[in-house]
Amino acid sequence: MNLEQFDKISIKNLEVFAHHGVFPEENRLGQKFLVSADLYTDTRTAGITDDLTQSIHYGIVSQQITEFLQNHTYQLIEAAAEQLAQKLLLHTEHLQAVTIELKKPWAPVGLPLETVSVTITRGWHTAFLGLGSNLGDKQAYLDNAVKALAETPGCELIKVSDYLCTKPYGGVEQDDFLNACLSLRTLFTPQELLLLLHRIEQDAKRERLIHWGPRTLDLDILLYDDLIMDTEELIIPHVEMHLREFVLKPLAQIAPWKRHPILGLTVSQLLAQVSSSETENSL
Ligand code: PH2
Ligand code: MG
Ligand code: MG
Repeated sequence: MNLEQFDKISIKNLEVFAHHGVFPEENRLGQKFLVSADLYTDTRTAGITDDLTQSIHYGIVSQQITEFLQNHTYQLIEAAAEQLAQKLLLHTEHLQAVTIELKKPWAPVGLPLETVSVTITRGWHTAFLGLGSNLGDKQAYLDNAVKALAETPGCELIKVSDYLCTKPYGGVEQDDFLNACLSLRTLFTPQELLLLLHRIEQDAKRERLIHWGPRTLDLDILLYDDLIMDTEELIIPHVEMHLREFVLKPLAQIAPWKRHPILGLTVSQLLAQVSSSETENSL
């Protein structure tokens, strides 16, 4: 999600009377809110064709903002903005990202301020995941994982590779794997996506017994936009993806052109490297 690549349609200081606030009087009496929204999209086609269906109708979005803020009551303007952004991203065709500024000009602070406000930017991200199973009904475990992801609000499948039978990699003696890759549009942060994958793994009765040992279902985040992150819980890109044929082969089916953000090589190029080194090793 790189905002500079998009065009922007802006709504400025839409007035909405609503009931958000931490104080009971705010919830009871209500107050004025001012909402500004920057809608990030690609207006090129609409610009060429002069056709509204190719763009975002700012009147409809203004209506949705108004109804959403009137029909819900949050304590925090952070929560109101977060849920509003999510609602717009889920329901507005062509909308890739949104910046929302939510202002309270009458905030009951008892001091002469002009407004208090929160500003957030949220949008769709593209993630590539690796899937693996080598225990039980492997195909059913992968099918269920794909289905669970497809059914998660805020996640939309883009492409799923074939399921490939692969030899175990990493030295543990175990059954062959069924591996696949998929691409996903998602509103989840990397950490939230990781939690979701852990939940889906748990539902597949995955038990973490032997490190790198047999598993009913393994779901890994390979890439997330062009993000590079290293934390104790999560490293993106996946540390070994560029070394693993069982990742690169299915990934090359759905995104051969995708460039590894650290190594600077495409998935095709990485696959060619591991394939040729495997041939060397077996000689
Ligand atoms: N996963 C591992 C270790 N080894 N080998 C194959 N072929 N496929 C896997 O998914 C796999 C593996 C640890 O995640
Ligand atoms: Mg793994
Ligand atoms: Mg894993």
